[in-house]
Amino acid sequence: DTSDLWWKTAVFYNLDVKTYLDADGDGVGDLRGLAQRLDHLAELGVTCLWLAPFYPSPQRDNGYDIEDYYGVDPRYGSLGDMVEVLRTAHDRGMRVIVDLVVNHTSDQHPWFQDARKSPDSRYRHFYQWRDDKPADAPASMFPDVEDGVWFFDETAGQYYKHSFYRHQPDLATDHPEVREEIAKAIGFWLELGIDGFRVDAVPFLIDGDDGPEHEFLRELRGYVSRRSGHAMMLGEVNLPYDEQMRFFGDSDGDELTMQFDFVANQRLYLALARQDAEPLREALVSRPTIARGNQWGNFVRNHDELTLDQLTEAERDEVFTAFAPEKGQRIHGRGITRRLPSMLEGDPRRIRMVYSLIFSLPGAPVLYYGEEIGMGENPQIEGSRAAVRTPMQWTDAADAGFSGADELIADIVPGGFGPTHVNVAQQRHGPDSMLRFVQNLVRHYRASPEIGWGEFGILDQPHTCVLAHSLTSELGMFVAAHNFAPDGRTFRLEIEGADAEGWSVVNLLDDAAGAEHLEGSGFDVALDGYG
Ligand code: TEU
Repeated sequence: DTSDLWWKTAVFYNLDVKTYLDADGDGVGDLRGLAQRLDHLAELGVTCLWLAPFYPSPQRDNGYDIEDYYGVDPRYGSLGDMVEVLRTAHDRGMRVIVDLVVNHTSDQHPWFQDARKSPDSRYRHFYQWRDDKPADAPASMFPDVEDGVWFFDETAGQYYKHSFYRHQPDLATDHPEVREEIAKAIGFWLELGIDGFRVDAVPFLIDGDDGPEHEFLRELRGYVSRRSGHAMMLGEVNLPYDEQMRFFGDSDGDELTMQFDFVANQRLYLALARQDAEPLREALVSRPTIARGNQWGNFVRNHDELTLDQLTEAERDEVFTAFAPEKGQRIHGRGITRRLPSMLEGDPRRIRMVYSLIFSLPGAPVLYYGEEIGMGENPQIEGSRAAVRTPMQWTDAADAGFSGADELIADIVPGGFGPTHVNVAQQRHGPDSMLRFVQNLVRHYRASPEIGWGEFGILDQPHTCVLAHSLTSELGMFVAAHNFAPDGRTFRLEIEGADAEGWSVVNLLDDAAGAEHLEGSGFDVALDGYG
């Protein structure tokens, strides 16, 4: 029975409660606001929400700095409001996963507050302490604000490890008591009815190659699956394919259920920069085979954009040059920019082509809120991920219909991507809107289980700017072709077995409204520029 493996064909949607909808008018989005917008999400066709961290937090890393694993930040509402969101989402047929951030806590977490006070604290060993700064320490993820990953704590009289900001001390996840606490927190949210976790920063959490480290991930997954037959773990593993594979576990895939495909994401940007499908084709061909119960998560944007660290230095330069270099602030050495290269500001045909592609690649699509209407970043925010964490744009009102308050948790995007030009209300009624387009893609994806389950193959055709591929399962064959060049291309696709009894070929591009049943074993394709 495959119905338990719902993530194989899910449509994920990531949102942050704080910037989605503010129901009580205090300027901060909240759970009651989210509950009111579940119909928007159901109408879009989303099948699983991923909620960014909503836990009590000093908010020095957008909630990825947690001070209580068992609560809801009071600014977003109560635990009761969370249960109501879960109940309503489930009632609409949508699942909900939540962020699991256990590589580190906030330095305000009571464990750390107690731990730093004395070497005898019962929480001292929850964190990683050294008398001297290790000489072989890795570089910081945030070289613009941190000069390393060890910080001397005056109160403790020792250095502690922080893989991210210094206010995020790393937990000692090899310690049984810490593991027990993590299992408890997981159990708590599962008991409340959530359907799984987006696991933050997995390679930092499991930073050894060896068995015992991975045993922990295996235990967590075992526990999640046991507690709730259908729950899953979607891990953030931003590494090359060969290194990321081990986080799926053994040949049965007994560690992470799903992983984001950062390689394909970054290669997609390179392909767009070159107007050539080859970089993405190479990635997809080299993508490792995963177990039947595992899945890849395909995405265009996320809350951290944009990391290009799986590209070479020269390739990164190409991406920066192609997408308005003056706009991308680049943090040297790691290929990280805190600003989205202006892909969205480019040819609107290209944007649609990219989303059509994402909904046709083997795996499950993961949307970031606002992508369904083509929201952009805030051009006034320089060098900060806050540029892509702006309020959801519901109407053309000055506050985007987000709140009604005078002061908002995040600034509304000014200019051409602001609410007067880009908003849900307008697009709901526009037959040719981005919202309708994405809704159609979601419908196609959900009607084509071959995409989540099928065997991937590249289809032969003469243009390197075109990616033509197929996904084949016992249900039939799905065929898609996408053109990375601004001018049109024509070719013929020969598809073996396509005329056999019971096979259907779905051509997403020719006819966005329906499946096409082939007569014969090939068909002529004419793609527009960025078609
Ligand atoms: O990011 C962890 C991570 O591994 C980075 O590669 C991330 O892609 C980088 O920050 C790019 O800007 C996660 C969260 O996604 C991020 O928002 C948090 O800041 C970080 O963990 C610490 O919790």
